Amino acid sequence: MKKPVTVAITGTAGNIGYAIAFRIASGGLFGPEQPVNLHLIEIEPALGALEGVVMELHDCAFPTLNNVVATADLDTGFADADYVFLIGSRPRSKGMERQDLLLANGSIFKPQGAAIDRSASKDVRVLVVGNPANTNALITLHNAPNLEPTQVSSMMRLDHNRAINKLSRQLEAKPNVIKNITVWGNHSTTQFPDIQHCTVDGKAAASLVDQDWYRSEYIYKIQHRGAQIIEARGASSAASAASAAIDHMRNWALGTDSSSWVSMGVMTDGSYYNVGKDLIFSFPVHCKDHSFEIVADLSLDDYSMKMIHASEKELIKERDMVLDLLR
Ligand code: NAX
Repeated sequence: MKKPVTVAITGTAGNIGYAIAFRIASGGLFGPEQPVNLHLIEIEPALGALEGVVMELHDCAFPTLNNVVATADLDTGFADADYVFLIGSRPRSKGMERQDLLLANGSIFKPQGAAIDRSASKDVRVLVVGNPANTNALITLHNAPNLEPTQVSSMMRLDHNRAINKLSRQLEAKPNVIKNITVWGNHSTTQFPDIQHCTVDGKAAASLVDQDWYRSEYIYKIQHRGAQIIEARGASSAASAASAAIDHMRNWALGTDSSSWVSMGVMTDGSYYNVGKDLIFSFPVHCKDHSFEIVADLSLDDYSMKMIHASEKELIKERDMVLDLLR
């Protein structure tokens, strides 16, 4: 067996945390030959429930699970972490405005960014899932001055997987023959699911679907899929979100298939697709050996640019609301 890697997860007594911990512990992230240490981080009131999660993890007797730490102390939780999943956050409660949520959750990610900076491995990779994920990732990065901007990203993979699923069902094609879909922008209803460069079994996806269906139904349904699941389940996506987080981290660490790209929320420097700098924005990326590269110079029509800039505008607004949390 190899040397264990350490994976820290916040919010592990919550729905997504509960779903992801067992998959990572059983080898679902790095495979059956890679032992993992799990560092599970919760707030004090949830430590009792977290203890139950720890007992269940041990009761699974996974050969890949090396050690489990359960804690509310951020430096203990992030100590020597190679991979971090920031999932724990406050849900939006009744009457709460978006700005209230941004500030409530932003104040979680500021100290977490600082603790990751102090205590995690220098090569740590941090994935932010807790909403509003893009802006929380920006806050995390701003508060971790020793990390490179490329060490923090936000999750767009659930939207990306939803976009593949919907196209696959429409065309009765297997998900694995669908390549190069992109979901641009913010993990919100301004996101832009784009099939302009997508192929299905080698054929241009745009030539296989009706353009009216694409613009009026496909895009809208993906933008609002989260709400559809809440309505049906009475709770937000959990298992599919956990699965998407694993897909995201596995590709980032081990690489993407060279014939296709994935969507990831990453720090902007102003040089891609006219999106301004200092935002966490979802782009198409190729990944290799713990790094990613934005796919540059795709030709985009006016409609696509309009959609991309609507999402950029929203992210700028979100950033303006949390300026106090950015160092
Ligand atoms: P739950 O409410 O089930 O669980 C959240 C957990 O986080 C709780 O156990 C809570 O005690 C813990 N927590 C709160 N503050 C914490 C802190 N400061 N440190 C550590 N733990 C803390 O929510 P769940 O359904 O698991 O969703 C978690 C987050 O993921 C939410 O913000 C949700 O909106 C977001 N999502 C993001 C998605 C994405 O694609 N980026 C999709 C799914 C999901 O909606």
